Order: sequence, then C-alpha cells, then structure tokens
Amino acid sequence: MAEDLFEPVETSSATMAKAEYSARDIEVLEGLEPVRHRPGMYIGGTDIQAMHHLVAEILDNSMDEAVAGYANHIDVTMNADGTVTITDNGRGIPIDEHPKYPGTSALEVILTTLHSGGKFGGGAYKVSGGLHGVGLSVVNALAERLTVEVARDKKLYRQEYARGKPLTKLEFVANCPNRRGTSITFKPDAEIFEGNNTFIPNRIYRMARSKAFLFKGVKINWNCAPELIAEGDTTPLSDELNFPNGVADFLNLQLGERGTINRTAFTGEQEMANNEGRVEWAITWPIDENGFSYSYCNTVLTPAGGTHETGFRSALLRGLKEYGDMAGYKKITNATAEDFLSDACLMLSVFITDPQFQGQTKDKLTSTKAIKLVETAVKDSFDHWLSSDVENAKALIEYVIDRAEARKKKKEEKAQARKSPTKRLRLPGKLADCSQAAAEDTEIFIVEGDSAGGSAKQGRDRVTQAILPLRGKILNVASASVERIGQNQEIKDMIEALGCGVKDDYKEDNLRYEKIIIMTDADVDGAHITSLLMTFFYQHMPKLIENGHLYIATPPLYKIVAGGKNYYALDDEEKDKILAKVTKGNTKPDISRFKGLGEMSPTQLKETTMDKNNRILLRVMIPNTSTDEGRAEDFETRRQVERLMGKDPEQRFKFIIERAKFVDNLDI
Ligand code: 0RA
Repeated sequence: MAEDLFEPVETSSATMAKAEYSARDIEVLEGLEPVRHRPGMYIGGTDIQAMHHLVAEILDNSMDEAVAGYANHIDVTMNADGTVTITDNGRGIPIDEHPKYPGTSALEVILTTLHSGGKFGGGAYKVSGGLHGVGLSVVNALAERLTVEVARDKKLYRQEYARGKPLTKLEFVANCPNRRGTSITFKPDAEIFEGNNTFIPNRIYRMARSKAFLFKGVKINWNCAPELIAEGDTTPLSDELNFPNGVADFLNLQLGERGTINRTAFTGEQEMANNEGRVEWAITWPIDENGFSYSYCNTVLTPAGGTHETGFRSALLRGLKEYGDMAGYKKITNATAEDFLSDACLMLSVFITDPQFQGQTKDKLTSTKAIKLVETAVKDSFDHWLSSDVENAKALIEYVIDRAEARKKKKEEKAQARKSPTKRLRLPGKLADCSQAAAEDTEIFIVEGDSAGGSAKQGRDRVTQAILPLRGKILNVASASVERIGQNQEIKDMIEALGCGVKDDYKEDNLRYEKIIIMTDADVDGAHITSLLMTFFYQHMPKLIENGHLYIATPPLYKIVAGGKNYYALDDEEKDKILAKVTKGNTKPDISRFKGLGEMSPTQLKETTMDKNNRILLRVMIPNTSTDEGRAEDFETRRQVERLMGKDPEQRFKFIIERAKFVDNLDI
C-alpha cells in the first residue's frame, strides 16, 4: 500500500505541500499548537536542560526498539550545523496510511499529533517515563527543522518538517536492500529556547553512554563534529559505546577511585518469572558515606525512585537482618533501611512491560508489580553474596550497626540540646516557635508581612509549625555588601530562627526545623520576595537546599463559592477549570480574588496552604553533585543564577521555578 500512496514526489515548497492537504488534515496540523504555546508543560521548561530533553526523547524511542529486540545499533551524531542525528536499525516508523487519517501516513500522524507515539498495541517494553515519553511530535513541534528518514521494506523514505509542520510530502528516496530503521535529524527552535539552541556535546555524549550502560544489547556509535568541542572539553570526537558488564561498569565509573567498606560490589541480573521483566543492579558502600542512587525503568531515569527501589531495599534489608541474626549480631535488629542504604552507591535498572509513573514530572515508578518482582529476583542473590564472603559481610554488618547507634545517639543529643535552656539559642522576638523540641516533622513558615503572619499564627499547628513574619522585601543579598547583609534585621532573624549557621559554619544538625517553607502572596511582589529568599538560601545555606529542606507554599489566588461549597484555585487556569465544572443550572458562582495572604482568614489559610494533608508544597532542589550528570547540571545552574542574579529577580524566579528537576509536587 505504501508504494502507491507515496510515489516519488518532487515538491519541496511548504505552500505547495500544504495546498495539497485536505480539510481533514487540518486537525492534525493544529494538534501541535499547544506545544509551541506552552512548551514548559510538555518538556518541563524552555531552558537548556529542557532543550536536551528533546534529544533524550528521540534516543528513548530508538532505545525502545532496541530493548524490545528490534534494533541493536544506534548512531548519535552531532553535526557541524548544530543539528543532531539519531539513527537506529529498528523496524522503522510505519509509513503506510494511518487508519484514522486516510491519506496521511502513520509517520506523519506520529510526528504531528500529540500522544500518537504509541506502538499501536505492539512493543514489549515501552518507555513512557520521566519528561520523556511525550512523543516525537513534541520534539517536532519545538524543532526549527526536522528531517526523518525511514528505511522499511528495502525502501528509503524521507520527509522534512519545520516547527511541527510538514514542508514536503513523504518522499521515496531510493531502494536500500541492506538498510532498515529510522533516522531523525533536528535542530531545536531558538524562538522557543530563549534564543539559545546550541547543544552541549558532553551532555549528549553522557546521555548516550548512560543508555549503553543500561542496555548491553545495544551498541551506540558516538560522533561529534570537531568544531563543536570547546577548548578544554574532553568529550571524545567519536566513541563506540557498548558495556557487556552493564550497570556494574556504570557503578565503577560513577564511583571513581573512592574506597568502599565492602570488598566487592554486590552486582547481578535476573530475569523475572513469566517473562515479566528483568532487573540489573550494582551496589557498593563508599567509605566517605557520600552515596547516590540511580534507578531506571526501561532505561529512563526515575529520579524520585519508586516501587523498583522499594523492592530492592526491602530485599537487602531483610537479607542483611536474617544473615546478621543467624551470625549472632544481635544489634542488627535495630537497623533501618536508612542506616543500611541511604549512603550507598546504587545503580538499579529494571525492564518491565507497561510501566506506570506518578507525579507531575512522572519521575517515580508506581507499578506495584515491580516491588515483588525485584524483591524476589534480588533476595536469593543477596543471601548468597553475604554468605559467600564472611569478611565482606562482617564489614558491612558492623558498618550498619555503627550507623544505627550513631543515629540513636544523635537523636537523643538533639532533643537534649533543644530542651536545655543554657544551650537554647537566642531567638528573634517575632518568631512564634513550635512547641515540639526535636526538629523531626517540624516546619517554619517564613511569611510575607505582619498581617499574614498573624493569620498564619492562628491557623498553624502549634506543636510542629513555627511562624516567622518578615517585614516587606528582604535585602537583595546578591547585590548587597557583606556588612549590609550582616546588619539586616530580617536576615539576622532568619539566621537566628534556623539555628544552623551560614556558609562554612552551616551545621545540618543544628537546623531547628525539618522544612523551611516560604509563604508569600500569589502575586508579582510575592514572587519577588520568594526569589530574594531563595537567592539568600542559595548563596548562604546551599546545603539547606541540597538536603531538601527548602519549600515554597502555594496559596490560592481565587475562592469560588458554588452550590454552597467552597473551591480554591491557584491560578486563572485552575479557576477556569473549576468554573467549567461547577457552573451548572442557573446559580452563578461567586468568585473572589485574594489580594494577599493577609486577606485570608486563619481557617482559610490553614485549609488551603498550611494543612499537611491538603496543601501543595514545591520543593526547591539543587541537582545531586555526586554524579557527573548532577555536576554538569549544577554547573549550569550556578552559571545561570549568576547571570540572572542581582538585576532581575522575577526572571530568576521564573527560571528556577521552571526547572523541572527543581520542583517536586509534594503533599498533594
Ligand atoms: C511506531 C510503531 C512502530 C515503531 C515505531 C513507531 C518506531 C519509532 C521510532 C522512533 C525512533 N526509532 C523508531 N523506531 C520505531 C512499530 C512498527 C512495526 O510494527 O513494524
């Protein structure tokens, strides 16, 4: 069928190609407008990191073909003209007529329609996690130019696109008796990516290398035009990436020269029962207790972990306790997963069919079957590993027992220190402290303005929630001198209330609260204050952010009363959604706009913004710098923040908020 539909065509003009389109195709063409209108919703932002997700998306599609057993070779090439080409020897994207869109090829539907990337029911392992899995159409929409070539049934076809729209028909190019697969070449649209559409070779190289580590069945050929490699950049010009030892090799690379508690890493792989999937792992315990945890599902990173990690942890903790009991280490019963695994270096990779993910950024695996599958697959192997080397097991058990005892002691000391009046730090007068002594589970709300502070004080949970009201805008630390920062009352109050010290004096153990929550009005001034505070923490207490303590509250902007019920909306979009839902019959909903936190009653503030069960908190994050990937990201972040610092805090705020990896939806 393909042959008669797609006879060789010579057209290459956009207008000509479009003129030949029939009305029913318009729907397809319009399908990508939302992507160009709000790119952030599809790829998590419009910064350089988001731009690199486009490459990840294409690469993931080729990896899908490899993992499903249809391809074993992928070429990743960075061309001198700034385009990237990804070629695989898989089945090739189908080019026959799409059943739902007569006259249009499946290829064109896949490239021009949202959520059409599905494998039409086929495919063993389908990637759909992370920010990826959004589909080739999203990449196409955000590409200034995209060329796709498909070699299928011994024929080579080509089609060109610009910003999601076909420039040509699908053209027959040549017979190709020895070739099969898909090749996509594209360049991101500078209009979308803040004027910068230059890829960073090292990022793409590492991306390709990670994929090769995660799937032994693929050979990835890397090539980069020499003019793209900056001076001092050690990224190779070409490389053949294939790692028969998989994640074990990956772990060694990430670990570098660091010493470990155990003699050998615990590594292995296991097919799961009934062809339900496969798991591969490598874990070791570094002496410096500076661990990392990288987990993947179908070669896609799951930064927030999930069920595969749960299964893995459970197998290891159970295994260690059983072995410890048997070998006479009584104290091992008190050990927690935290003691055993929180500072280990772990690479965990699972392959399962039809994986499910959770969250706005889909970075957590939620398929329940992964727990049991991984647990069962790993447990026997771990038992064997422990009993096969007594010295090794002993070293590990002693390490875990030490850590369990240290944790217990620290907890006791901390509770003591907070209670003892002599040790009690000078606290700012404006602070309404919580009554609980231990920092665990406590929160401090840094609130914009005295009146909002008053509502917050009344609406809080006195046991675990403290309130520190700030008067107006805080000093812009980015542009202020050290003396001025030291004299600023609002900043002094914050430092005293937190108790942990600043810069090199920062002591995590002295931090008086588990969560530091910035709560400002849902307007531009509020955003400004939030950005000033974030800059303060970023520059003076970066560890506080790195360790996951900094959060942003999300107070609502609207209250809608309809049918005797109250609804709250965070923004206009949510308001419209609620209105669409509740506007039934003839009663008109009553909409009011909060001018600020101070306008809300304590009960309203509690219900919408402070209550642990109802609120949405955004967690501010800095990439984990213990890995190559994280270091590269962190480097970019610092560069960007420095660039934006001082002059335009709104832009900086927008920048930080947009960074998908920074923001986590919690407590929903
Ligand atoms: C849809 C269906 C099939 C394969 C693909 C898409 C596919 C997409 C990409 C993207 C990059 N490389 C790719 N390779 C394949 C299944 C085709 C069939 O059943 O023959």
